[in-house]
Amino acid sequence: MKNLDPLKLYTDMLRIRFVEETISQEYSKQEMRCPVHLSIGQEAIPVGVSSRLTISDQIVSAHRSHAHYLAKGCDLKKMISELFGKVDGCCRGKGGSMHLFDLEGGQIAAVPIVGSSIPIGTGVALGLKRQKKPGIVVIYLGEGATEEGVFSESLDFAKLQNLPVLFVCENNLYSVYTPLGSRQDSKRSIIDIAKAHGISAISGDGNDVIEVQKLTSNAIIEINTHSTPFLLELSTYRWLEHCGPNFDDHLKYRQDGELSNWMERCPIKKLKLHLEKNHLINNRIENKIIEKIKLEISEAFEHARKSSFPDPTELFLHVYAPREIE
Ligand SMILES: Cc1ncc(C[n+]2csc(CCOP(=O)(O)OP(=O)(O)O)c2C)c(N)n1
Ligand SMILES: [Mg+2]
Repeated sequence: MKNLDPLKLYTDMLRIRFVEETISQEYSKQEMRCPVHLSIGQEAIPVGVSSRLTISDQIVSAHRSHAHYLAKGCDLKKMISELFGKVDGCCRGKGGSMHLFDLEGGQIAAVPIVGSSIPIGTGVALGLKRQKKPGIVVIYLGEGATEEGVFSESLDFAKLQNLPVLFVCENNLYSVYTPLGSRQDSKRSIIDIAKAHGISAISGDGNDVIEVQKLTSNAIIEINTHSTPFLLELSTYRWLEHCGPNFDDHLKYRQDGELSNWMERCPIKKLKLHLEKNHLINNRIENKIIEKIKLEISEAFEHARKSSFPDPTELFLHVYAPREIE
């Protein structure tokens, strides 16, 4: 297990926050030409989950994947270069923000077609089981993705095949501009849908990294002890626009005061209070952490800027398209 130390959890969340804030600040320079879906405000879920994963465990993500990728320990330089469309990127510049892959780091895919992380991750788990390989697969999905039919189909298949899957539903209450209440009946429960397929499921506070860590621990014990999938539904909130670097509260699709209430419940602020209460942090320690993170981020951006664009001859390499179009 990687990081049981709360200061490490704090550092990991802060690192993700600063990476995404830097992307947000730098985006208008138009060097990053891919769309970006930032998850500022949602950092506790990937950090809490990944703190209980090992190198054999793999994750599959969707369009909002930066935090999942970084929390799993995948390479920051390769991520930023990918956003810049450069050859040093994790997809050699072809994928952009929504296709972050790092097989060594354990992010086996990030796929922006809503819902598709679910069957792909289920298939990866089937592969692990058939090849008798260790590890579990974490499938990240938004609550919007539970509205896709493939959610139920994959739950059923994963349960019938006793696959080592942890479904992690990040319920941030929105799919683009549409709130949950306009999309799902108030009695529709994601937990109950999992249970109806025979899968144990539990909900929790996705802005409390220590709670996420505990729930993940218990879920992994259940997966390994009973050879069964498990589902966590974690509540959280996206602060910025669905896609892009800006705040968008002026668009008024959120309730008045909703964003500021959730910003008060910032996962990083919450953990900092806990650290202060237990005398685990002071200004000196925090400044050192911040300095180190900022240096790493500026090096990653510098590396991306210096990296070359892929050679046009690479266009049909590493893709399913035929090498020659007739
Ligand atoms: C099949 C499909 N339908 C629609 C879209 C457009 N789209 C991209 S992200 C998104 C919202 C998904 O919401 P959710 O799963 O809750 O994730 P969140 O954006 O909140 O993290 C939509 C509708 C898409 N990419 N794929
Ligand atoms: Mg959502």
